[in-house]
Amino acid sequence: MNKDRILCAMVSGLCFVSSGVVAQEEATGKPTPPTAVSLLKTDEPVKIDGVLDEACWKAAEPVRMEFAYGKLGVRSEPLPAKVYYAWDHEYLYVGYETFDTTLRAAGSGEEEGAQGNSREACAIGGSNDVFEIFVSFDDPHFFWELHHNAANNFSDIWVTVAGKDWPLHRSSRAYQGIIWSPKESLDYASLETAVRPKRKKDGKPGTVNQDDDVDAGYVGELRFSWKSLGAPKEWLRGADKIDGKSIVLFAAVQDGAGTPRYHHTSPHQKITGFFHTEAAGWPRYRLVDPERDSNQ
Ligand SMILES: [Ca+2]
Ligand SMILES: [Ca+2]
Repeated sequence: MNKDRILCAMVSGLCFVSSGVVAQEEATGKPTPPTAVSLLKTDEPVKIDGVLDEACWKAAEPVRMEFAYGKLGVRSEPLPAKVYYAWDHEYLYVGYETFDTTLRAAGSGEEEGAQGNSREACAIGGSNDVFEIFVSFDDPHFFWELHHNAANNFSDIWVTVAGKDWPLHRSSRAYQGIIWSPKESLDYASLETAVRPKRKKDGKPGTVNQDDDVDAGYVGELRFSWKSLGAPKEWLRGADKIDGKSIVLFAAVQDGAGTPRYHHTSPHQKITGFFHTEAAGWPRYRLVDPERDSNQ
């Protein structure tokens, strides 16, 4: 169990104040209904270079990472970040952009991934900014927690959340029923990640870990194979087996200089502890092939 992770959640809970919060929507407390955003299939290759200029990104409806940690349906302004999704028969693509004015990123010093094909994980906590996405195929007990930052560090952590009635919940390896497995890894031969600082007002690229300027945020672009993520086996038989299915995706952004530190994409959840134990209420998105839909 990563002490930084516990500390980070505790600190973010403690340091929350309401500055920047401009609106509040009361939610019903019922499970999150399906969101209206559909994830569109792309027929064109996506070059993972940290530039979201492919047609799929222009077509994708942005999902706003605006809900303040520890509050229910409270949006923050200015908008902290946006995330975009696309897919094809082989991959899930994730693009995101932040509007952070002070870019901070560091590696954790720990290598993750298979031997000979590993990369340095993200440092969490302190002043570091981190993008996080949780990917679940309808199972709130087992899913991926993925981190990316402006230095292109990447962490993939397999998460088990034991139900309160599971013997595993009482395990000395579990913390609040959660077991993090950072040594489990995605297939790194198919994984691609890229990041770029956005251009500042003066037209020059933003700077990471250099605070004598005003940055404009950073853009990340990520590619994960369905097989590597553990998608249902039938999805691997073709895009027509994915079209119409749904996926649970919970994205969050950490701004090391922000208050609150975390913003996320779940409008109907008041999350005051770990995101992980709230997986049953995370947003669900439908995967749609526009071409097939138009032919039906
Ligand atoms: Ca690109
Ligand atoms: Ca900077």
